[in-house]
Amino acid sequence: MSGHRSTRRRWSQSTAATLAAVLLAVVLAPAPVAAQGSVNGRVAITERPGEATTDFNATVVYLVPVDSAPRPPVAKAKGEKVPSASIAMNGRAFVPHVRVITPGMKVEFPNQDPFSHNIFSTATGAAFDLGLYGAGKSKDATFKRAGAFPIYCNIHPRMTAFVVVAPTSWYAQAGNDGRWTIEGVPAGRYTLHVWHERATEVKQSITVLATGLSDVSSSLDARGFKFSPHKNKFGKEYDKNSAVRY
Ligand SMILES: [Cu+2]
Repeated sequence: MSGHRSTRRRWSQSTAATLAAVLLAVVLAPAPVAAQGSVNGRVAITERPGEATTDFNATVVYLVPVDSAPRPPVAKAKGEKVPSASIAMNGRAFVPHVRVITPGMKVEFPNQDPFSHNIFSTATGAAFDLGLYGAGKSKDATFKRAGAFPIYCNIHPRMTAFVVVAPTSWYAQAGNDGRWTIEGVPAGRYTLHVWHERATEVKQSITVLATGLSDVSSSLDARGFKFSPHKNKFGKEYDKNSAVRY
């Protein structure tokens, strides 16, 4: 009899200990974080007959939540350096051609050429003029508003870049194969925006599960794209008699 009781007491003591350990673990565990998954997909671009896509990596994708406010852009604590990205001037071209950031970020424009450039934008909400500066120097511009903004050089009419300011931090740029991945996306409904300078922006509704979402396919149509020269920073045509012809 006494042996039976003692066994039962031992059992209930260990049960209590286990329960206490579980409760402690629950109390000490960090607050539960919403499940975050990886979202990936692939972009296809329809080109005119006989033409192949060579600029998949100029595609930008980003997610805007349907049910909640977009995640605030990169937080900036007092005194903290403004997060920045960079587009270099190299060989009379902007490298890279497309850069994605979030509102409030700045873009550095280092001049890696042995001659001067004059970077400017006349885009509404993102207009700036960095003036003429030479080799080894760098200037920057801050982008406050979401949007896709063309960046030009006042010396070289062929130089074009795009700064795409995504309204959320869930963005990615496609690789050369058109594939893209966005990490850390909480489960929920989103509008996927697919941007490319040669096509009309595509918007798709997607639902991200706790495990993420794979193989989202998007189709852009670039057949209607027509290159058109832009004006210089004074709103005038580039000087066709200038020695600079690229
Ligand atoms: Cu230039």
